Amino acid sequence: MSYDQDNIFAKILRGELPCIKLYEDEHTLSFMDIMPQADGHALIISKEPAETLHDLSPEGAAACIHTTQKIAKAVEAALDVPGSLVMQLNGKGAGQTVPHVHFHVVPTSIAQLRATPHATTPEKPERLEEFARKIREYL
Ligand code: DGP
Repeated sequence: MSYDQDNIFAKILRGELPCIKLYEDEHTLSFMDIMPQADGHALIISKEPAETLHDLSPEGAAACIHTTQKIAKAVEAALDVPGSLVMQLNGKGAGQTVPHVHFHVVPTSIAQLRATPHATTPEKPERLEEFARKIREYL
């Protein structure tokens, strides 16, 4: 399927929509999920115009994993949790709602994640900022 240049994350990458940024490098961008499934829910996106993991170059995939490691460590430390979930959905069939490849870092358990609806409830920006500030301290 062809890449939709007007998806929300493409607009964030072009600076046309805001995000609460955590980290950025040449290949990736990380920011807070506005509909978190737990406090501290973060996203890592590739800068490549790719819809799913399968569409990424090997270098782009490696860069995403590298940034995901960095963010997951910081999220766990900032939220003071013993572990986190890394989640990545490929295609509508899997429940992917934004057609630009991304990884979720969710500081929660699988049982709690199952009990919390995906991409449903927006969080207040000031609360997202509060968690972002804490996470940035560990980056
Ligand atoms: P997925 O369903 O795997 O494609 O996850 C998309 C996630 O992106 C979901 O958890 C909600 C979040 N999200 C949707 N729109 C926006 C947005 O405009 N900004 C941010 N920061 N997150 C968004």
